[in-house]
Amino acid sequence: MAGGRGGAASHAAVVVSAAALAVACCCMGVAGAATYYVGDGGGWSLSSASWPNGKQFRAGDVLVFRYSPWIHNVVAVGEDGYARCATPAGARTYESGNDAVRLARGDNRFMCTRFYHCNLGMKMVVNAA
Ligand SMILES: [Cu+2]
Repeated sequence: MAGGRGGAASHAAVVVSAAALAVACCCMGVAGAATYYVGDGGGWSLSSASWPNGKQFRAGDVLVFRYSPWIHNVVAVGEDGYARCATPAGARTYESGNDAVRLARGDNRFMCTRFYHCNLGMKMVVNAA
């Protein structure tokens, strides 16, 4: 019994320190970084491809993808995967429905691989200066 309680307590401690770390990361080192909600009120959707048009992104800015996770996902891919709507091994895949992704300098490519949505145009390139 005592061992079981100890295990639960140490697990809780890990959760707390991870949360503290996340807060620290948000407050430090990214002063001036902007947060963008992909698709604005409509979220990440089949009509998100043109959403980056006219916006000025910078490396370190954060994109928040909001969507229904049983309908969509977010897969970060390189140029080839993007062109072919193919998911390379090890591609970063997000599927929480509320995913924050920090932009790297250059082109950041995202697509949805559920229900052939990428082939239907659900993909976008975000260029960060
Ligand atoms: Cu989708």
